[in-house]
Amino acid sequence: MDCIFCKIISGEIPSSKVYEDEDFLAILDIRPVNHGHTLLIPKKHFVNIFDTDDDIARKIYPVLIKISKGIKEGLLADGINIIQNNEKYAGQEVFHSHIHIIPRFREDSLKF
Ligand code: DGP
Repeated sequence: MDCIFCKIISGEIPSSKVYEDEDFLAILDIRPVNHGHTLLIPKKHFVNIFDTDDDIARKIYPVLIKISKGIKEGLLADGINIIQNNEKYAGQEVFHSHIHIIPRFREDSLKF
């Protein structure tokens, strides 16, 4: 399968790792919208939220919390946006399920 995130997970393509466990990899986004923009990616290939299995769905939220707390503390972020684009018409570009974790800073001017 020609999936860029599967290649990152297998190590075929390099990435800046933020977190890794048996089921998940978190990496810095190659096109960050803010400092520390991170992607949380299940290692098993799912297209998006619509085909994600129950086991991964159950496990992902605690990991999301752990990484968000780490980013908030580590980067002294003032807040965090958590975003998932599901399907082309919702802005999904990479069709391997992932969640954007976007640190926010008091002075930034991002709008979602
Ligand atoms: P989405 O629109 O939700 O499918 O977001 C895909 C994100 O993936 C986008 O913000 C850029 C990022 N991205 C695409 N290719 C790569 C890559 O090769 N490495 C990394 N680190 N991020 C990538």
